[in-house]
Amino acid sequence: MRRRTTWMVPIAVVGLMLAACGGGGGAGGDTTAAADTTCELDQTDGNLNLYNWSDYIDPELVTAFEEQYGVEVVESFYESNEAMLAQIQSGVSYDLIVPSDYMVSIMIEEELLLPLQKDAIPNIANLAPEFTDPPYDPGLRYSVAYQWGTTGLGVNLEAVGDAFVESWALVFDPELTQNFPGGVSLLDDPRETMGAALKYLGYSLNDTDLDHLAEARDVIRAAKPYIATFDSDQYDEALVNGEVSVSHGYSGDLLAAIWDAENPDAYTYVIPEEGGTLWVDNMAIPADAEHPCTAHTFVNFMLDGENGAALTNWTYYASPNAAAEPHILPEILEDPTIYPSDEIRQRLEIIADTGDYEINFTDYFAQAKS
Ligand code: N2P
Repeated sequence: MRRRTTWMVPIAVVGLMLAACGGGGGAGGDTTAAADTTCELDQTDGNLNLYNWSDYIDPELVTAFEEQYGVEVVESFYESNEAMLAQIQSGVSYDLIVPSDYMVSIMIEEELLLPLQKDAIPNIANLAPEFTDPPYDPGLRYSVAYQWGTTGLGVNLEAVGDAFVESWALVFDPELTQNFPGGVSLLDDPRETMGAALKYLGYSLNDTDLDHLAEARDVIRAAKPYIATFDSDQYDEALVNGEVSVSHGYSGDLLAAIWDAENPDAYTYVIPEEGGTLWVDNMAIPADAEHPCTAHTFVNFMLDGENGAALTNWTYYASPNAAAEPHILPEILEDPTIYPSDEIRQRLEIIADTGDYEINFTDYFAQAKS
């Protein structure tokens, strides 16, 4: 299946603005059996129950970990931070999860994460400096960056034709979308999709004015006749299969589908001029993990330079691992849609934990969809 690497684009600018992100530290995670366990370097204490976004790890890396450590990796998948949080809150036990920035902050507050034992993760030294003290988890007490990327639009250029503008209008303006064969696909994700509508209206995606959120909800409602689906899993295939004309989604998944398509030139990935999301996904261990030592060993394995590069060479998402860089394919490192140029970065925001306001994103998104 994945991944082809043939599309050469110039200019690499590596580095990351995390400064504007909210959230903060908090006590927590010290009350379980896992918290009393000391893990040594390379120790395992059972199979790894990995709960991850779909299409987010090279199967060969999973096999390599299993063979190196004599354990099995049991994979389960989720399609949004909120869906993952609900599972963890309902008491389902996993050993390793991959929450985004703001969700790390929320889970720290809710005491759902285990403090990391850094002695078991010496490869943490491989992280690029921008990822060593993020605002959502100062000092990396609970999390380590896995991959980062952007959220934007995959566009079928033939279908959209003269209507192609680098704007969220490509999914939200019915005057445009009514002409798009198959309509458009939007992420089934409260922060991403309400955030996109807020950006379309000129607001921050972290705006906490309820009137603005109601406007964003109404933008989605008005666009609904031409929204084929709210989906966070098949949107990339839907674009290149011709089921929809425009897909809202994550950079790596859309680029992988486009590069693998029969006619890659017929599609493009854009971050709309109104701006979009820059996100950092992180490895973290739930407070009630049954196999915390295997989880630490997996984190250390993924932070190895060559393994980090293998991950990015398969996902087409950017790596937070400085030691990986020499092993990452040049066409990935040099692609400004994977490692955004400074010009693109100006338009990006990181989703912040809005605390008690967070529920409004979920509620208004449900209203928009109903
Ligand atoms: C991978 C999804 C990337 C996660 N399929 C976006 N935070």
